[in-house]
Amino acid sequence: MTDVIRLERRGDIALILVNNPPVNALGHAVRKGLLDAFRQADEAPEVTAVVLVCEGPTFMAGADIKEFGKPPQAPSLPEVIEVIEGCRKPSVAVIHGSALGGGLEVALGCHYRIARSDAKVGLPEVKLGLLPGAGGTQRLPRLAGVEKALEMIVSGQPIGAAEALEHHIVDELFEGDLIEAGLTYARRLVEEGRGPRRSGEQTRGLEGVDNEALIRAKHAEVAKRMPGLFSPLRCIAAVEAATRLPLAEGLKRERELFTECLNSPQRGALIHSFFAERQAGKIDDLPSDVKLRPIRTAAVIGGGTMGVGIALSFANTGVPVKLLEINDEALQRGLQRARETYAASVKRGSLTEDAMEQRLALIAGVTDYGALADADVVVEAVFEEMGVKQQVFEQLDAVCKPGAILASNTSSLDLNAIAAFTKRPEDVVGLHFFSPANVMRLLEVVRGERTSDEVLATAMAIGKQLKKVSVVVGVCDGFVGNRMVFQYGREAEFLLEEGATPQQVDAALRNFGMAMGPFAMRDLSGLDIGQAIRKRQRATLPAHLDFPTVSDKLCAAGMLGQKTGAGYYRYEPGNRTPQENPDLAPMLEAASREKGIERKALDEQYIVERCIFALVNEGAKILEEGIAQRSSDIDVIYLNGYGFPAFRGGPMYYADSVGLDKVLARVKELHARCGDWWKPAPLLEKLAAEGRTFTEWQAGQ
Ligand code: 3H9
Repeated sequence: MTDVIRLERRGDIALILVNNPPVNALGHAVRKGLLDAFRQADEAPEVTAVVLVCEGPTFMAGADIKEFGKPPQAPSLPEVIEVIEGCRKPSVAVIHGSALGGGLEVALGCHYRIARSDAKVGLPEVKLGLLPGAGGTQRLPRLAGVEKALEMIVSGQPIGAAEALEHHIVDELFEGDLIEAGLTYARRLVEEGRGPRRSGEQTRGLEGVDNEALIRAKHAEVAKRMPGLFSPLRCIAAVEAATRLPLAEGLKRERELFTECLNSPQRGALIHSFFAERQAGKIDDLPSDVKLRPIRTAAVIGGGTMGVGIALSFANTGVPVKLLEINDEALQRGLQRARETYAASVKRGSLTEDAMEQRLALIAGVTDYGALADADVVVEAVFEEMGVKQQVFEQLDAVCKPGAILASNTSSLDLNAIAAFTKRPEDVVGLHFFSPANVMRLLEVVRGERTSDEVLATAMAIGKQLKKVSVVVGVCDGFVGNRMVFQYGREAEFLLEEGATPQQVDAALRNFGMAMGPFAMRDLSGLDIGQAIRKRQRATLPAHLDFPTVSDKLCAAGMLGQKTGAGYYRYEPGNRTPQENPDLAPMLEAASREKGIERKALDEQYIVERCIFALVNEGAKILEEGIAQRSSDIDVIYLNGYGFPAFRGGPMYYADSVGLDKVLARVKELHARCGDWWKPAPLLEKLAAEGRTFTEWQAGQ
């Protein structure tokens, strides 16, 4: 046996224990240990049944993701599972925590499965650009039916134990001790004379339904909802093989399709995204024993869309929150907005009436700063104007208890200046939520010059509590996300002056994989926001920098986006589908004419490079300035806050995969032609010259 696998005997039952923290991933040692343990149990004449239990907080969470892309080491997981399934003694997998990916596939290789009632099972490989490659696509449909298998494999979403029982994925639920439950079940099997029952030999799930129709419908759904993704179509093809081929041939087909996914660049990008997200939670220079402040109560200042969204985020996770507005009328509007947001969820069926009332009861409206005296954290979400922030923070400083965290939701103002309005700048931190704050996963945690370690670490813990993906950023105009998106949006607008239409630019970037085109996005957030930023930048940035003018023309005509019924597009009342705005064409012509530009057709690759490389060049500057800790943090921000396609790994990973020399060549060309916005980032020049990537730089500096 290896360190990670123990084989023990409990009477005539063989107990196999897996202990490979943190999540019992199926790395080489686990695979080898399982193979040996099952073989030994199979061959021991006195053993009547086998029980498989995992130690620690979870059953196996799948193959060891770190091994993908490295030379394979025998035994492979399919080989191990073949031995498990072939065992001549009945075996029971005892599931707690999560049985995911290869973990569920091992459980499906066992002859029986029992699950603790709070456990989850799933095949999330698709989220990593893969498909279940150790029999999951063949065994799951045989047990659960093609419809359920397709749903689980193509979405990658795990299901709870009760649902797994309903769909014959597990045989029984239990509470309490894992080993005890496993041994009891195994003894019952022996007493009742029930021998091995191999999932691969089951047929119930494949019979009695029109599997072809189910497969056709899934194809249509994937084409509509997951365009550009490589692995979902292969997931369907693998399940289809289960409906047409005997097990051995189906497994072979699954293996071929798995290998195609493994070799696809999307797999590398999606696995990068997985680890990047986990890495983002780690702050390199923070002592590991830093103390966290307890957060039991919160307060939010400002009952606008943002403030209410933040208050809802606290209430959603059970934290009582006070919502402060300047007068009763504004407060009632804010509370009404909170109620309406929950009511919409109830209508959609994602929240019950009871849960809505419980959550609303956690939100208390107040108009007096004195009411915030006991809050552990206060988040300010008032108007983006330094004078207004000053008033708020001076009052907070006067009323909040010592040790309270004073957070600003500013998206672009200087957090150090805000902290200086208080006598406790070490307690001030930025919590930059993205709108709608109760929905969007991203949280930029802004570390001010004087923010204490304790406050920073607690701010990250608050993010975790609110189920956000939190990323630490430094202070600068726009922090990471908005500072970069400004470059992206500006270049998109310059394309309009060169001859493109918003439809062409949006379509090119959507085809690249962005969730939304830049102009549809601007119409959604409101054109006045960008106008205010440009006004500030025109006043502070070097005078020779050129600014695009189409957006200013739209603002001057009162076309501020969806909220006014027109912007880059036109909107019918009550309908958010963008239509062509007939007033725009003359504005585009005028903008080009004023700059002496002859309008011409632009190709899609040019449009994409112009926008995406603007992000990359700025990202490189941000990295070098230390505003982001690592290039993967920038990727996490773009994947979770800006609709960047996960299958491209984020802008910095994408640039690495294109090759920084190629990116730099394009940036230089644009610099020569379009001016100093395109000044190459020194870090990009350095890495391109050295033949290195952003990812390597983050690792080695
Ligand atoms: C597969 O199985 C392919 C097979 O079909 C075919 C093979 C032939 N490997 O998320 P957390 C690490 S593909 C290696 O913060 P939580 C993670 O990086 C796999 N490491 O905890 C982190 O490390 P660190 C299909 C892994 O409690 C630590 O564990 N399976 C793996 O919030 C804690 O993770 C999946 O896609 C892994 N498989 O969530 C499941 N999983 O501390 C992926 C985790 O150094 N995993 N780590 O930062 C998850 O969804 C979550 O980690 C889980 C726990 C729900 C399990």
